Amino acid sequence: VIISGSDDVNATSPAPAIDGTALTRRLEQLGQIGRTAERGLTRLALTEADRDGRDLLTAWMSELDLDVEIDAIGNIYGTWHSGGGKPVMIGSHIDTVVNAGIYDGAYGVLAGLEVVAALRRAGVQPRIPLTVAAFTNEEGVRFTPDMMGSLVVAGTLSLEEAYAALDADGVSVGRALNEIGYRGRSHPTEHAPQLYLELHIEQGPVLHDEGIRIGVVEGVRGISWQRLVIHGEANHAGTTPMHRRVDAGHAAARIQVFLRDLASSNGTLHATVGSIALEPNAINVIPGEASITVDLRDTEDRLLTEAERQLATYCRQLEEEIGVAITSRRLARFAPVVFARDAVDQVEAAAKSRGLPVRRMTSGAGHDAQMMAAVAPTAMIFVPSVDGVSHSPCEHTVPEDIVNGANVLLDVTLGAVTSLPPAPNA
Ligand code: HGY
Ligand code: MN
Ligand code: MN
Repeated sequence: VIISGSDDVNATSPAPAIDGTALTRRLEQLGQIGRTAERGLTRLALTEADRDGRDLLTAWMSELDLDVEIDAIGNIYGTWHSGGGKPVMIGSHIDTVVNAGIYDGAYGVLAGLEVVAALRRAGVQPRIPLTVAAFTNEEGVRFTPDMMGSLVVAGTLSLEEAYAALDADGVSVGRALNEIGYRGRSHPTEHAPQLYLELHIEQGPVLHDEGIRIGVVEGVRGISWQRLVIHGEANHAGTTPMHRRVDAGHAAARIQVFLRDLASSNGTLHATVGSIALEPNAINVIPGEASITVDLRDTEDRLLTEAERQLATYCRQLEEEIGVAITSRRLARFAPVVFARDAVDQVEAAAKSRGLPVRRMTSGAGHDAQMMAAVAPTAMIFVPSVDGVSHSPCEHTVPEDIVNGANVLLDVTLGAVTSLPPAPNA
C-alpha cells in the first residue's frame, strides 16, 4: 500500500518539481538519434541507432550518479541505491517504430531521470532504492514478440526463447545484443521491483478530444499478432483468365476487407494489417505468394479469441473459394491486464491534488507495464497526444502536458519511496 505524501521532505526545502526545460531538451536530443532523411526517426531494437540511444541514456544516468546495470536481455537500469530492498521502478523504452515520434517510450524513461533530479534538488532521501529502466525491444518491429525485455523480467518469455528470435535477415536477438555490446550478465527476473510506474503519451485521441490532461490507466487491451503466408500460383497477368487464377494478392486483399468489416461491426475490436508483401511483386505477374501481418486488439480475452477464430474460419473459406493455401504463425499474444487498484488510485489522487482534469481509461497500445503487472503492483500515467496521433513523425505532446505528466509521476514516486516499507530483495 502506498501512502501518498511524504514526511521526509523537510519543511525548509522546496517541494520537488520537474524541470520541464531539462526534460524537453533531453527528449529533443534523444529524438535526433537514429534520424535519417529516408526513414525519419528510426531506432529499431538492437540496431546501431538503438545502441547510440542506449549510450546517451547510460551517460545521462551516470551523470545523475545512478548505478547503471545491463541485464542479460539488454534491459538498462539506473538505480539510486538509497535505503534497502526491492526498488520502486520507473520504466518504459527507447526503441522506436519506423519513422517514429520522439515521445513514445522515451518520454517515460527521461521523465524518470528528471524525477531523480527533482528529488535530489529537494533533498529527499528515499527509504528504498529508485530505479529508472529502459526495456529492450518494446516495439517488436524488428523482433517479435514486442515488450520483449519486460516479458523476460516477468518470466513469461525465457532468455533462450528471446535470444533465438530472428529478424527478417535471420539475425538473432542474442547476436544483435552482442554486436551492440549490450548483453549484460544479471538474469532479468532478478530485477522485478516492488512497484512499477510508467508515464507514457496516450497515443490515442481520448484525452485530446475530451480536453483531459491526465489519463489514469486502469489496464491494457489484449494483443494478438500473427503472420499469414498465402500460397497461390504465379502466372501471366495478360493471358490467365480470371476464373483460372490462384491469386495470393486477391486473397490478401479479401482478408484486409474482412478484418475491417469484422472490426467495424464488433464495437471494441481493433484490427490492423500493418505490413503486406507480394511475391514476385511485379506489375505483370499474378502474385504467387502474399505475406501479411495481422494485429488484433480487444478489451476482453474472449473477444480477442473470437476474432482470431473468425479470421481462421474466413481463411479456410478463401482456401476453398480461390484455391490458395494459408498458414498462420503466432508472433505475440497478450491477454488484457488490469493494474493494481492501490497504485491506480495513487495516480488519480496525485493528479487531482495538482488540480489536473483526469479520467480513468484503458490503454489501446501495449506497454512494458502490461508485462510488469505480472510481477509487481503497476500503474500508468497518460498525457494527451495532439490529435491522438502516434507511431508517426507528427506525434506531439505540448510542453505543459509533458511537465504535468512528469510531476504526477514525481508525486507518486515521492509517496512510494518515502513511505513504502523496504521489501526484501528477490
Ligand atoms: O504495439 C504496441 O501497442 C506498442 O507500441 N508496442
Ligand atoms: Mn511505447
Ligand atoms: Mn510504440
